Amino acid sequence: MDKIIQHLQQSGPILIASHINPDGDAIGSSLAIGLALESLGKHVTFYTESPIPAVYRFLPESDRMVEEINAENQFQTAIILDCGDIYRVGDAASIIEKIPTVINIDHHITNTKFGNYSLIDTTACATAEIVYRLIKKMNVPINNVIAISIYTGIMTDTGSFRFSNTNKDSFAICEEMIALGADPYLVAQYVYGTYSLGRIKLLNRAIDSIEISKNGKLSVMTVTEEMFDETNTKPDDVDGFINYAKGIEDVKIAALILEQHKNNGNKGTSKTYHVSLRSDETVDVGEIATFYGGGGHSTAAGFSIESPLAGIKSKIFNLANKL
Ligand SMILES: [Mn+2]
Repeated sequence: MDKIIQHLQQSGPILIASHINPDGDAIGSSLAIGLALESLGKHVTFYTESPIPAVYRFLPESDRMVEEINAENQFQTAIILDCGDIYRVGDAASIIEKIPTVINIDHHITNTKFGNYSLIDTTACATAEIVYRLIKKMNVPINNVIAISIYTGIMTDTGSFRFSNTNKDSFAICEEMIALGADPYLVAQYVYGTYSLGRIKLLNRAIDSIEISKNGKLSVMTVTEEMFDETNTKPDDVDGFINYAKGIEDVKIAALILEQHKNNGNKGTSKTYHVSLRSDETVDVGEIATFYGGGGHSTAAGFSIESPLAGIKSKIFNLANKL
């Protein structure tokens, strides 16, 4: 951590980037570290390949995220947050890799330790927790915008303090953030209380799609492109739906299969699926996701796969035999 701070103190323009389909932790930790560095007089650019989901646009300064970067030579340092590997940032990975110094800050157990410096703590409940410690160590005062960003990262990554990564520090840091100006009711209202009607209707279809293995220990939820079309929604509206499949009595593993269209340039589009996995603490879904070329944590992980839906489902249901 000291070497990273020393480096940042003397660095020129800094790029802050996180993963595609950013969640509350990706956005919150990006804003927190970027704004802290700005208060030290640094020139900071925030990058995200996918647009910020509507529920996170309340975050002050989130409108500063740009969806395109060019000429890598304008940055001296890139800070990559909440990404198990550098390709999670999306298409810009090839540009970012060429930035002279890459700093990798993350809490995923499958992190590949890419970059010149890495700050990985798999016991941290969120990347925002690691960023909090870094900001403290840098002696940057936490203003209310940084406080809201850190609070949102921790609140969302712990599923509102319900997931197994929730610990004493999650509460302690959030308590401090509230004292510094984060309003828990306001954050909860924006993150959970602003569902569009389309999203509720999509949730209805997603819940209706749930299938359970014979032994009752594995559940599968499927969300298709057709469901998005019918409800006028987008993939980021699915955020959190998997918890309904996971909350079913006796379920040890829940899977959410998300159908997506992949753009193949002039060859048109093809179907691809993203599979999210959640487990109670007794099964390591990070291992399963890694086997299929993805990654994540032991209780929350995911991978992408291009094969017919029926084949994916049978692969997933086979996992139930070992439960
Ligand atoms: Mn995270």
